[in-house]
Amino acid sequence: MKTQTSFRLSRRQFLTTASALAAGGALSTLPFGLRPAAAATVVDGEYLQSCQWGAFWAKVEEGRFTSLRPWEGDPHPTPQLEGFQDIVYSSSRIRYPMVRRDWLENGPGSAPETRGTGDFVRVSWEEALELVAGEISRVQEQEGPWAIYTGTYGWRSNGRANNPQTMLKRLMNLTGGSVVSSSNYSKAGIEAIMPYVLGQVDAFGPQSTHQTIVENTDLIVFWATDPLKNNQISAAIPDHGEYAWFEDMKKAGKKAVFIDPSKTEGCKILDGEWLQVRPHSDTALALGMAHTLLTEELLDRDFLENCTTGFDIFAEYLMGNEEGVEKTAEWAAEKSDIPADTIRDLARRLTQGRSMLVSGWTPQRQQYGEQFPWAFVTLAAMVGQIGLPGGGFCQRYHLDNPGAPMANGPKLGSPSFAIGDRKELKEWPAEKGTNSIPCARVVDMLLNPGASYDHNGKTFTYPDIKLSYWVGGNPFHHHQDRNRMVEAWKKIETFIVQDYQWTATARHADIVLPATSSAERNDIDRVGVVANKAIIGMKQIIDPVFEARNDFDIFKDLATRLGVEPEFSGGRTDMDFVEEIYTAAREQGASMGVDMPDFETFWNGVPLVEFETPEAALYRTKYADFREDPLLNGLPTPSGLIEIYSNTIEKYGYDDCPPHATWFEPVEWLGQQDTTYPLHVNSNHPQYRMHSQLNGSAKLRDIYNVAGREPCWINPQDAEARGIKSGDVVRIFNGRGQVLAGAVVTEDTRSGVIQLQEGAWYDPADASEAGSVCKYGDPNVLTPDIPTSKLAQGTAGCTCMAELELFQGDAPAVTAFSEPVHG
Ligand SMILES: Nc1nc2c(c(=O)[nH]1)N[C@H]1C(S)=C(S)[C@@H](COP(=O)(O)OP(=O)(O)OC[C@H]3O[C@@H](n4cnc5c(=O)[nH]c(N)nc54)[C@H](O)[C@@H]3O)O[C@H]1N2
Ligand SMILES: Nc1nc2c(c(=O)[nH]1)N[C@H]1C(S)=C(S)[C@@H](COP(=O)(O)OP(=O)(O)OC[C@H]3O[C@@H](n4cnc5c(=O)[nH]c(N)nc54)[C@H](O)[C@@H]3O)O[C@H]1N2
Ligand SMILES: [Mo]
Repeated sequence: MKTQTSFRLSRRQFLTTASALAAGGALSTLPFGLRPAAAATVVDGEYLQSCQWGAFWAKVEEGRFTSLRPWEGDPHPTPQLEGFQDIVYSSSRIRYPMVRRDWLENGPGSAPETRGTGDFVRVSWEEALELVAGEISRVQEQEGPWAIYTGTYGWRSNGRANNPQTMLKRLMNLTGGSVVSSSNYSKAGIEAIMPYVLGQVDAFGPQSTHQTIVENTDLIVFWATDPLKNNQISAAIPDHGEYAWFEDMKKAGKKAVFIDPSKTEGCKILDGEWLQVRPHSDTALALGMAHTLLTEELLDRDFLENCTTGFDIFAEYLMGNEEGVEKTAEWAAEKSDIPADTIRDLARRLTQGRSMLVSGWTPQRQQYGEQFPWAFVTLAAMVGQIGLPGGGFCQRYHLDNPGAPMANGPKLGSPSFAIGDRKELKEWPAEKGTNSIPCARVVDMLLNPGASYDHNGKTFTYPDIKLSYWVGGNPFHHHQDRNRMVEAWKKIETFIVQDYQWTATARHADIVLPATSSAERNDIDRVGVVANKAIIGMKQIIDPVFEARNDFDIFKDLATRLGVEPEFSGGRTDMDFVEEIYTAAREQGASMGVDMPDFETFWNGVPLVEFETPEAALYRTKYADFREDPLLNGLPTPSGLIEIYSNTIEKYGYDDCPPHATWFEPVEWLGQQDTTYPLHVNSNHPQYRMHSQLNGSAKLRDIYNVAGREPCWINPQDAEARGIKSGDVVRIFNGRGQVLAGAVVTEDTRSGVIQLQEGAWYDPADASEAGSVCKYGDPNVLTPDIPTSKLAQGTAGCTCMAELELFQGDAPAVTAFSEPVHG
């Protein structure tokens, strides 16, 4: 077996082969049934590669990626990594361009009820690209750019060079524009509210380092967060440094409290106190703790005086002087199901030593999701340790490991390949609506063209969409209220999807274009978004599987057909982008005194450059400068201080987002009177997947599937009341929909809460029938499609109640993971 240093092809040879393969239309001349020209571009060997589950050595034998082993620089490889190799060849791989039969035979908009039924016709690349380019031209000319939606939200693969969403938007802007989207499904609530409170998103970028916590913190509170589960993946190549952090905290005997309806891995490792909070009551719990600090005079008045504004008005609210309800620990206990004494005790303990409040994002992915982050930061401000080593708060330890020390190396940038400005082929009149919607309002937009909506202090109008193009995202998993969505989608005349997996989104498309996975193309990325431990070249290790093509080549060919190439590519290839990004980093490195090999040397050897992490990087305390001198180092808020009360939000006059953190009773939750649907659905992020990605891996499904379906955790008390035991097929339902799942009876979820993780593939028993049962277990069949509030208009997918029963009879077979039938 060769190792990578005895390299295969020179870069120039490689490029020649690759561009020959990618030459427009060449693949389409192949007879059906044959794989595209299997030029053995890669000799057998082991190659360093990476994905968003980690860096690894890929074994290549006879042109196939046969196995992988984690890169030795990964301190804690994730079991999910195996799934990456598995999905490259899985049965859910999209092999060929496909067109929905009715659309092909009868034109755009025909028989939309057959969407998702799998009735596709295989076409050549030539024909598929003609159809797509034809549709873009038709809708641009007949309707205008306001009729095309390219919001295309989603977690495309990592890699700095290939961003298919940028490519799509660039192509659209060159041809007249389209409607795009803002924010995300992750933290729209935080992103909207924090700029008013802290003058910045906060849950982004480097946070206080792990070391400052290990050395200084007496009590750490993990509030709705599971850093061990959630840091398995990353937007870049994960550095997996937080596992050592937990080990260090364990060794130091750190006191940890976990406020969560589920018992997390972190809680088990640290032998933490588990407060089995009633979901959706976190704002009330924070207010109850704040009330204790206020009434027991445990708050830091100096910090509040020097570093915050508006506390007095908030204090009035806590005391019940605004609306007559005092937010006592007893009041909070009734909402949260945590005893009042425990609430008071926790509040006191926050002030008895150095304390760190750490939150995740589920409480802001709920109705009124802006309120918890605001209450959380307000509570931390009252404790008064913000900016002290090991103290204060952090709203992001669970993604991209932002508590890592930062290595002394240059940062990989993006290629100079921008979305660009819209080419004004047509003026965009105001009555045609907005050119950007909050991403989670996509279904509202489809259902209500011309309607107005409020968002972050302004009013907008929904456009009227006829064509939608999705790449690098999976809305038929990520969006809420699937049945409502399926209905709304019928309004679109043409839905184009470019993916490498037969997701439910691809199944609901009119035109499906098979893309390559990152194993089949060239790219580059860094290890650790914050840690920045290394740069790894992501060299193509196998030929495209079946007829898959690189996103870039697909868009380039479309640009040619639409008459906007070479403007689109500027004559560059994706390898040019890789080289450009590397070279820019190398130049930046040189200015920092960090030597990096030239590009040819880097790319043709083992494509790895590692950076040193200086000792000093171990120590970083967020907001230390601000605390030290809040006047000189003020925050970018109107007052320069932490705004516990926001005059700007007050001016908006929103009934669902008032000017200070406020408790609201959600539309549905365990605290309600109506018990028709008595179980809260915790659709948190999956242990063995990244969203819907890797659900296509049979190897991984073997680990976690129950009765061949998505596992659903249920507490023994709730299981017994319904006659359920582990391994049973259950039906979970509410007024919006129904899904099947496999029961796991466990004490790890509190009573009244079932856990059904997001990302499970939607698999309707009969896609043409409204409300058909999902055979596999997609929780978004059950969730409501409501906004957080007018401020963020974010997703509220974590607000959801349902009922569960034993499924009687023969459970229908899951069919989500195979290729749809096609002619
Ligand atoms: N109920 C509920 N719903 C939720 C959440 C929740 O907690 N509860 N969480 C929400 C959150 S935070 C998020 S971020 C979203 C995630 O939603 P998504 O980001 O849409 O989920 P993914 O499964 O990551 O989808 C990425 C898709 O891109 C495809 N893809 C990957 N790489 C490439 C590529 O290089 N080219 C192309 N063409 N395609 C590619 C993958 O195959 C996959 O289909 O879900 C949201 N939905
Ligand atoms: N393995 C894995 N990791 C991931 C992802 C993935 O898909 N898989 N996705 C990534 C992405 S895009 C994002 S946005 C982040 C998401 O980050 P988060 O939104 O923070 O993550 P979740 O795992 O959904 O939820 C975190 C914890 O909140 C708990 N929880 C649920 N509801 C409540 C509640 O009402 N109150 C309280 N106190 N706790 C509650 C859950 O049980 C869980 O333990 O994760 C990232 N990391
Ligand atoms: Mo997310």
